[in-house]
Amino acid sequence: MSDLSNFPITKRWPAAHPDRIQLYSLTTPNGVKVSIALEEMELPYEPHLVSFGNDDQMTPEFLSLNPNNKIPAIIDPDGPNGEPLPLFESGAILLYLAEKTGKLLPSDPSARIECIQWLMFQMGGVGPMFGQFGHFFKFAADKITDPYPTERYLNETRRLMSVMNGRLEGRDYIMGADYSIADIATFPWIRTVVGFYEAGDTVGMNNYPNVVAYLERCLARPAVERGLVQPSRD
Ligand SMILES: N[C@@H](CCC(=O)N[C@@H](CS)C(=O)NCC(=O)O)C(=O)O
Repeated sequence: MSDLSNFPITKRWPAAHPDRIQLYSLTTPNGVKVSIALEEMELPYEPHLVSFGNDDQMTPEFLSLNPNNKIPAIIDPDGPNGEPLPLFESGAILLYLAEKTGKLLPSDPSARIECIQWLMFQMGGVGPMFGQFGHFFKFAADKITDPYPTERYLNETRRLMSVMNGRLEGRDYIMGADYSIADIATFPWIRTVVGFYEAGDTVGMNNYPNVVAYLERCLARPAVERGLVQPSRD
């Protein structure tokens, strides 16, 4: 039986199943990356809800795991050398889980680094730019009179959609026929632009038919359907 009692986060979110990967998250586009990956890789996990409404991410217990006060974060009780491993940053977690299981990351060295390249493209580009666009378009629209920030991030969002549309020409997934962690990092953000931000028309998604078809393809996966609702908000 694993003992996670040395991790202060377990005081606020007790581990009922300490042998399972502990997931601290919320169903945001960054959060669902990890629950979807865990479902796809069939790894047993225990989800814990980090509520932004309660500022859970600012509590000392959460900050002990991620001093950057962001979800998702995990503890793997069975980390390298059998020791528990705490980890934050969704891209690092996806890579870690892929290497741990040997799933959803190509083994061929060239394809592997190409997959990591697209993962980094999401982490450094798609996530931050789409997130800033959503902020100004949806959440701060009534706080600003200057159109500059919204236009800047809208243009970046369109540009990035165009890059993805090009990459997806003739490919089912970012790496071709094989679904990978690059997809798990990316499509939740496309879903958020169309769904949560309600910005599909503004962005002009009909200009990016490969991206639209790709999103539908990813959302049709049973593991995606399960991962999108973990941790449950109930
Ligand atoms: N680069 C980080 C970003 C994580 C992130 O921005 N998480 C957001 C939710 S999508 C968050 O926790 N926000 C809470 C806050 O900023 O207080 C990652 O990919 O893990």
